[in-house]
Amino acid sequence: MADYRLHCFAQSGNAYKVALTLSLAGLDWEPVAVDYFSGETRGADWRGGVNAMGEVPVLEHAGRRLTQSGAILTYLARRSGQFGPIDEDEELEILRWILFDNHKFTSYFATHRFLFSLAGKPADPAVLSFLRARTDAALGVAEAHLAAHDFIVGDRPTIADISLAGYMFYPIAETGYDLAASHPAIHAWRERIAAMPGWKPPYDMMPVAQAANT
Ligand SMILES: N[C@@H](CCC(=O)N[C@@H](CS)C(=O)NCC(=O)O)C(=O)O
Repeated sequence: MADYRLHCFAQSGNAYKVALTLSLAGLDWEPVAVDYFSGETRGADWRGGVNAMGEVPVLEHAGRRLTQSGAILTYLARRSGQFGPIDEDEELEILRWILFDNHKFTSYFATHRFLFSLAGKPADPAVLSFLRARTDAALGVAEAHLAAHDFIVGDRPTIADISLAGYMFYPIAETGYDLAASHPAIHAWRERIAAMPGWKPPYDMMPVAQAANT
């Protein structure tokens, strides 16, 4: 059995954040498939036995079971000595961006994507339009920051980059965003991340996909 076991499914960018950190850090890990689209995370077994929050990702390591990608990435940075802060100012800055990511950047991008292509039924146009506007606003914040910086915090990749990049590598047909055309600074930044040793796109990183309800 691998040192780290990641409960995940391939469509989950939140799980991809963890898989990407594990892979970029060169840690020994394996994916454990979660049948999200059949409702596994919504069942009593999952909530009672694995994660009361009803979510993926879940990481098992050395007798610990961790949830929330931001907490897991912090743990992995500490364990591996990679992609973490070098001082308290950076620690706070990384936390600041991870909170922004969880609340606005990933949250709206992923929810828009789900309704746009994964929910299995046509989305209410008003809801989709609301989510697209919120997503555009969050993308705009990152685009402005990355137009002036190679990475989110400092001059090297940290877990803040990995967190924000969680949904940036899914296909255009799924996300509804052609970022190379619409957000050149985000695109250049994700290319820098994709050039790192150990990087793979989500569907190669987590070979545990099930068919979505489409
Ligand atoms: N803030 C959480 C978000 C996790 C999350 O939303 N996971 C999704 C999959 S990407 C999930 O399991 N959703 C199940 C549900 O909401 O029912 C994190 O970063 O880990």
